[in-house]
Amino acid sequence: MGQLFKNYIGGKWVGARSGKTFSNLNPANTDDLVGRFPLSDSKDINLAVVAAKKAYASWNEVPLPERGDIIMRARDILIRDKQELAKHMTREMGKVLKETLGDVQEAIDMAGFIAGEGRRLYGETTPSELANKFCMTVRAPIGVCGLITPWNFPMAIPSWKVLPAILCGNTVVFKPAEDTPLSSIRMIQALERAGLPPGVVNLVCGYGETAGAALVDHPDVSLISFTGSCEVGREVASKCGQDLKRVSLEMGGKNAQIVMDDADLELAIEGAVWGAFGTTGQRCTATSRLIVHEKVVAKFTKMLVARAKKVSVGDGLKKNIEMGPIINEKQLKQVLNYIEIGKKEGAKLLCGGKRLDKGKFKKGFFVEPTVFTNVTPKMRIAQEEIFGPVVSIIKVKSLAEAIKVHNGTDYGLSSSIYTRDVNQAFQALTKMEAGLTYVNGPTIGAEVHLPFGGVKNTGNGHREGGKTVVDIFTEWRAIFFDYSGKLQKAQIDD
Ligand code: UN1
Repeated sequence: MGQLFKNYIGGKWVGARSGKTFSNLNPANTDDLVGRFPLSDSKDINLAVVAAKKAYASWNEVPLPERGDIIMRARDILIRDKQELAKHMTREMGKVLKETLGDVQEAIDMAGFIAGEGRRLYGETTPSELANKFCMTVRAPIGVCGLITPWNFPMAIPSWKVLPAILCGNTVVFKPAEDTPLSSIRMIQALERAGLPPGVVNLVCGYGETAGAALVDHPDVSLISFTGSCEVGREVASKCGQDLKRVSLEMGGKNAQIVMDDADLELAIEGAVWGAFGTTGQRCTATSRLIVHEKVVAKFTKMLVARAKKVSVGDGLKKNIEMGPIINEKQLKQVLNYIEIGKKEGAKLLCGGKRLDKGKFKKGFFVEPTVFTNVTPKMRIAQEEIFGPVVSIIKVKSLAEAIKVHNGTDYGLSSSIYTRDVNQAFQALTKMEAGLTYVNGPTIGAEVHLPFGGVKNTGNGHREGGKTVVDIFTEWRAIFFDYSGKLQKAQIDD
């Protein structure tokens, strides 16, 4: 039957009110049942919001450094349990153990980084235009935050949201992706063991259409932070717009690596393979376009195909596996569908392109690392987010053309250029429309203490990570302190 897991509401582990559950299967082997989880709906969300609302006032009385200390203790637990947490994560969503260890590490990094904010969260003082008057700004929490996270970074992305939200004094209702509830539960257990008071974080498992939608719709939720597809992000944003809720969105990407004719090709290939096939291409930062100078494109393509053919695919828990399965059947179909679209559009399939479903692959959602060439910038495979191990090579004649192609999509998350020429590198990094730019590095691998997010349709202007994350989870208050003992009127002539 598989282990039965629960929601965490008001400091208690409870099933869904309906008593219903859903199963979560290992995408590398669907005979392996990871567990059963509460199939929650608006009733469970409502209970969680009530608990979060109740906890809000007392949580705000806890001094910020103390809130930081709780997060630090949770960090210690994550460090202690890192190996085991990563193993469960690989079972739950398929990426290889080295990468799930990295995912847990990213949550550990975020905990360390944001706990320190407990002794900062600086405001400003500024002169007043009037005598005997003092002005300052302070950051204030927003209220109950609804956090909706994806499956591709089951602990890292929740850590980017949950930890800063509570550090800043908000309380939380957290709805993790239905494909990865277990890792989220493990992260919340670490906070519980670290002494987080009941109701500060509430976790509700379930599907986006029901539990997620109820969270977005709930009148007592003041802010939604969502990471996922543009399609759902639009819906979330419009609902939040109607209700005048704060909303922070982190959505798709169509990230490109530019390879100039003077690039270190070996290095560029290693970057491309890691960027395109790491996490089975299922990162919003994944490299899905390789924009390559015509002088080196033939050589680069040959080297890339040779390397792509060698990528070892399999169960991410096994030794020497470089690429795990796709998360689920629906996504697998989407990836295979895009491969067909690419072929029909006239792109040339150089390697991969097929589902692996024989022998050791029989019970999983595996697909071959896939490389297309002869791709033109307007093709759908060069425009739409595939979220799988499929990469398209686009040939260009110059840096100017490379940048134009780079910028010619609706997205703008991550970008990269390989060149040894500092002038070209600087030109590119000032002109590429993206939230993240790497010079001589792949499009993946952002660090938590820098702002994370994208321009254009990738987001709505917010940045997770970095100092900037507290801008999402706080609002500024301006304070005017008049100690003159008389009525002083700003802007009014004497
Ligand atoms: C994501 O792809 O959704 O920069 C997040 C990276 C990781 C985070 C990716 N640190 O690739």
